[in-house]
Amino acid sequence: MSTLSPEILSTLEAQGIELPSWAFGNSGTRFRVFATPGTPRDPYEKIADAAQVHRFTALAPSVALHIPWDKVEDYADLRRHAEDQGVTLGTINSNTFQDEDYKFGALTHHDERVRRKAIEHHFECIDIMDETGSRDLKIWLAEGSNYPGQNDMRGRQDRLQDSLQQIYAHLTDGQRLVLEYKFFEPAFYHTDVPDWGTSYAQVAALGDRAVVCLDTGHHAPGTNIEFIVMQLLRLGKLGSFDFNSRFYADDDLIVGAADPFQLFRIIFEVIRGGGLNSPDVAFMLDQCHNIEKKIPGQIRSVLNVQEMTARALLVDREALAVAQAENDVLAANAIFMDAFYTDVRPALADWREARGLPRDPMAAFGASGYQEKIEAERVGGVQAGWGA
Ligand code: PSV
Ligand code: MN
Ligand code: MN
Repeated sequence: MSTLSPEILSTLEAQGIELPSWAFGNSGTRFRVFATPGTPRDPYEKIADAAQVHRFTALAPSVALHIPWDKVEDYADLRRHAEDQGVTLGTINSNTFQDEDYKFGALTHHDERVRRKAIEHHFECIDIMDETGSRDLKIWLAEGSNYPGQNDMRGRQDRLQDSLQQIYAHLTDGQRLVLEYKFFEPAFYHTDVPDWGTSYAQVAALGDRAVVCLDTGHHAPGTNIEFIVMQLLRLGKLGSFDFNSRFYADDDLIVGAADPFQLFRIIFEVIRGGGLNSPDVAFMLDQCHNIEKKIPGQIRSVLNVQEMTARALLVDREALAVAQAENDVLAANAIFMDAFYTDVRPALADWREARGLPRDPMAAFGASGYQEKIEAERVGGVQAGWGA
């Protein structure tokens, strides 16, 4: 007996989670980047690997690119390659954190030459979006300062707004600017876009097509992230998620690995706020697989999101509303927890099988021989990496 109603299953069927191209490259910490056999050597191979995740799960129809990591000669050709593999190209991520010129800032820099260079990098990203058919330009800024007194924080905020206005004005119809926040790192004293409030203030001043990206790993420990989800949805400004999980800082581990209950609570608020399967909210992963194999790491991740979505859809919201109206604290909490504790894995396996998908996508990928094939074929050349 399935625990999932036809209505829940049709909601799940519409779910799509965008994969980051960089999850397929090598990554690591400041101590060591370990090479993984079979790692892609170029953006074409990253997309081919991402397509495997979609093939085994039907959950990951698009791939986000990072410029210049995924720079190619011909983006129309890359787009065709993606479509041939059964996926599309999604969000374009800019990069203003790996150039010597940006040591003291990019979009906030007081040197007009540096700031112009950073703005023009975003213009180039928008040109790429025109070719890839991407809707979203995602901006994460590594800008800030390390010591009190080092910078004029107010001046930087004003220059940031001016830079973003120029970039926003460059977008073509239907494209969006998505501003991601992060509370610290690489700057350790102040960060120019540290929190949802700053991101909101900056994008609200731009217009309707500027929205906030919430990366689940970018908050201080103990932050009630689902509250932020609720508030941004309420304000109509939640543009996208970067999903991952963390134990300490910006760990970029597999979503749902560190705290499945937090993921459940976040998705519950997404459902409550009308953000599930809404075209306004993009669901993406932002993860790095430092020691585990990358394709199965991504398969595990999208399955975790699907599982927690199914559980959150099981919350009896009518009963919950009654318990809340009656101030029945324990009944309300019990309704919530009942859904969280429901094991939906057998029902999801049955449903996958009924749709012609593998019951167990992890095992099916393992048995497919794809991993062995890329390990044998992709010798020589330079493996792609986070930042390489
Ligand atoms: C750095 O913290 C980061 O993980 C941000 O979350 C971005 O989304 C990502 O890198 C790619 O630029
Ligand atoms: Mn992110
Ligand atoms: Mn991050």
